[in-house]
Amino acid sequence: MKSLFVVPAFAVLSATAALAAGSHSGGHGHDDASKGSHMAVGEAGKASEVTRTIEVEMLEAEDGKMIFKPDRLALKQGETVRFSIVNAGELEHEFVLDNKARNAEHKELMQKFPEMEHDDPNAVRLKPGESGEIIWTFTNGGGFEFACLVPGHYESGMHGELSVVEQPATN
Ligand SMILES: [Cu+2]
Repeated sequence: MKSLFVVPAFAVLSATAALAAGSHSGGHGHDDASKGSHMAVGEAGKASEVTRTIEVEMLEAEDGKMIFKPDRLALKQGETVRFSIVNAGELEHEFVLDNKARNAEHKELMQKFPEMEHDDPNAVRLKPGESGEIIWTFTNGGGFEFACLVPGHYESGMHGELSVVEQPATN
């Protein structure tokens, strides 16, 4: 009799474990807090402050390109956004939020150390079919970038523009 209930309970448990794993990467935000707060693009945000969710797909297109959908995002300074990211492709991809110069630096590093794992609040790496999220507060206006820094992917088209419109400091 009881065993009938064990299965659903286990299913709930594994779902909880998946959630915990998801928030674990967010937890690393605290380890990286000093680093994060110095990033021009902003800082790790709080789930309670999210005002909108933006869905982003990562995939390989039929013409051999690798793309983000959409590849252009407009945001407002001060906004906290949940990026809900899905790897709809057949290769591993990542979503790294930063400015162009730092992404370029990081990309070079990845070419030297392709196995390099990111454990940063501004990045998520996903296997085919996986999904993940980043909660981010855009503290500064300006032009930024989201990119996949897996060797060769940026060159195949995996980068997108992110423009953050400066808001006057009035309430
Ligand atoms: Cu990629």
